[in-house]
Formats: sequence, structure tokens, C-alpha cells
Amino acid sequence: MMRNLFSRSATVAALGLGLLPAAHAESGWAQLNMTQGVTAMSRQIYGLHMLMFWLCVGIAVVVFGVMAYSIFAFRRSRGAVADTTLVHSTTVEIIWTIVPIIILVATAVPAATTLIKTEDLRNSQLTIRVTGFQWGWNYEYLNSGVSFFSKLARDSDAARQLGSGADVTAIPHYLLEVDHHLVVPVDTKVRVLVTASDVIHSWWVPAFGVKKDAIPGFVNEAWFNIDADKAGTYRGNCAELCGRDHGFMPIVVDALPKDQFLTWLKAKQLEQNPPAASSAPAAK
Ligand SMILES: [Cu+2]
Repeated sequence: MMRNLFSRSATVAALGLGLLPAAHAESGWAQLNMTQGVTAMSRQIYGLHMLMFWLCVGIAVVVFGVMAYSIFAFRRSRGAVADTTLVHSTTVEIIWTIVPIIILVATAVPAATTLIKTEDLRNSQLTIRVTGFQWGWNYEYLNSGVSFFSKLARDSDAARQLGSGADVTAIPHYLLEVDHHLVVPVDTKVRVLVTASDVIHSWWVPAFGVKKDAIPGFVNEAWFNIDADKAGTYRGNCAELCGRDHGFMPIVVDALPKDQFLTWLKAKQLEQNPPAASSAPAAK
């Protein structure tokens, strides 16, 4: 079980929320943990999370261990008398000030390093503008003339209506499917410019280690670079309480090998900008 918790499995745990088909989901205790994701960055974030987790476990074991031992071994029924030698002891106060400072500084270093890396948008190879709205997402591939809306899939939308009587377990990826998937290449540094057109939303794809607020009037930036061998479909959600239908604006990303992505992009360009209206070369 514990081994599962740290398995290097490439699939996405999705926090046990069933964000992926059962065949790809983590099993056992791993479902309770944060996902390791499919990017180097998400794994670094996971590593940081585990470091902090074990540090907290260590501190908890020591603190509660000493506490439990003291309560048991020095109980009143055994005639224990309170020891006052450590009351207002300068030495003790210095120690319990210094030790937490050391722990905080020691954890601040990896935390700051990781945070800075998540903000390093240099050398990105593809930029997509993500605009949240009530209730969906708009994706625009900058400088390519391709943009589209992505909204909750029709079968999910119909089933969620009050009194629909639909068997939601029969709907694949209920509330986690959209009509138009975002398509990105693997092994490419993809920059997302995240904004919103009405209220605050948040673009969250756990497998990419990306959760960025989409704020009207602001453009936030994030990036991800999916492992070359991790092509697949990844799911996320709006992570900001944005109103009535907050729970109904999922995110679905298809990660394709580079050549397939370029083929998709070309087809999309032709579809959205027919040759008559643009200088795009005709499809072979
Ligand atoms: Cu939202």
C-alpha cells in the first residue's frame, strides 16, 4: 500500500475524483495523494509536496510522541509533581525559536526554487490564450488564427438538469467532458495566457501542475511541457467559485505527438480560415 503511494506510475491519480478512465487511474492509497502528473514541473511540485508531508509527519511524531509519553509517564495518579526548571528558561526559549527558523529556512529554499521555476516562461514554443467565461473556456492559438469555445458536453449538460432522470453513471466522463477539447503537442513548452471575460475563474489541470486564476482585465501566465511519451487525454476543472455553474465548466486537453498536433492545427486553420479568405496553402 505504501509503495503505491510513491509509485512512479505515469498515470494521473486525479485525487481520486475519477478524472481519468478507471484503466488509467491510480489505485489504493495513491488515490488519496496529489497526482505526480505528466510533466517534469508537476513531478517537482509533487516532490516538494512529499518533502513537506514527511517533514510534517516527522514533527507530528516527535511532538505528539513527547506529549503522549509525558501525559502517560508523569500522570498525577503516579504522584508526579510539575517540574518548573524549564519555566522561563532562556536556553529552552532560544532552542525552540532557532529550530523552527532552521526548518522554515530549509523548506523555503526548495519551495522558492520550485515557485520561481513555475514562473519561468522563457523559451516557450507555443502560446495559447485561455479565456474563462460563464460557463466555459475560449482557447486561442496565438498567431495561428485558430480559436474556439469549449463547453460542457451536451450529454452531461442534459443529464445534469433538474429532473432529467438520466443515469449519470452511463455517461462517459460525466461533467468532465467538453464539446471541443484543447489540443496541445507533447514535448513542447506551452505557455498559457489566462484571463476571463466576466468573473474570476481558474484554469486547473492537475496532471500539468497548472492552476492559474483567470481574472478579468489581467493576463496571468503559466506553462507546461508534457513528457514526450505521455500523449493522452487529461482533464481538469474551473477551480474558482465563479457562480451558479462553476461545477459545469470542465477542461479537457488532448496531448498529441508533435507531428499529429501540427496536422490538427493545419486542418483547424483551414477550417476556420478557408483558402478563399486567407493565404493558407491548400491541403494536399
Ligand atoms: Cu469558472
